[in-house]
Amino acid sequence: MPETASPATRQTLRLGVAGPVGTGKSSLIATLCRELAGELAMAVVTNDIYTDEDARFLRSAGVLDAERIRAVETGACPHTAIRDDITANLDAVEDLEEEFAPLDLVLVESGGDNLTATFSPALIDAQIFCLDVAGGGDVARKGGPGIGRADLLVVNKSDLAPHVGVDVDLMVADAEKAREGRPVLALSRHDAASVARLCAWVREILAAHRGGDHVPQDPGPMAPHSHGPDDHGHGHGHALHAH
Ligand SMILES: Nc1nc2c(ncn2[C@@H]2O[C@H](COP(=O)(O)OP(=O)(O)O)[C@@H](O)[C@H]2O)c(=O)[nH]1
Ligand SMILES: [Mg+2]
Repeated sequence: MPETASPATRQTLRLGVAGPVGTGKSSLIATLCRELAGELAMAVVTNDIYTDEDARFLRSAGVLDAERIRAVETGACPHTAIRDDITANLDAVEDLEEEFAPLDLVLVESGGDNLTATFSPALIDAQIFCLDVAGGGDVARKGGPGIGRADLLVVNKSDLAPHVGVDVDLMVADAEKAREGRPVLALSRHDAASVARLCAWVREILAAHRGGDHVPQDPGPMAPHSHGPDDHGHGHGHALHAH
């Protein structure tokens, strides 16, 4: 990243949102735009495998100027584009930062991937990992790099908990145990207090970033996974992919 400012001097916070498909990443980003666009200059980068669906959803939500929302079509395993070959994402982030300078916050949504995809700290400064109660109360306990070490773990759609037989407090307590004190937030877009807590966390991490008190952490690589019988390493680019 030769010509971009280093995280220490860059005013813009690059915040990643990762987690399995359907857990509410796009909705969480829409909520942050709706709540914070009045006080922070913002932009969004989405990642989809074949489409720009998430970008179109966010544009149609009308929470941010359409041209501040860019889509990266990863064309392959979504985790590759946020971790191993981050060029397309970094280009999109840097383009937005240049075009709409000065930005306070760039949100990067990962493509819906399996439970273990995480962002490279070379792409983002901080990351949220998003689970939802519908995925089951025991998911948080099962751990993984994002669940264990993302800067914030969100247990989303808490409003659905009674309908899916999940005890949100227990799920949060289990997650807190797995995270050794790192923050966990039960969230529902229908619960204004939880949305306020999410916004407060974003303001805090932005202030820490600007104060030089936040060091981007690498939660660690995703778990080993197979691409089919011939794949002995992790050599993307073929159709069989056991996610
Ligand atoms: N009940 C409820 N549904 C939600 C909430 N947040 C998102 N959803 C729904 O969950 C589904 C998946 O959300 P989306 O943001 O597209 O998930 P993504 O694939 O992780 O980006 C959509 O039908 C959303 O309307 C929430 O707080 N409560
Ligand atoms: Mg999405």
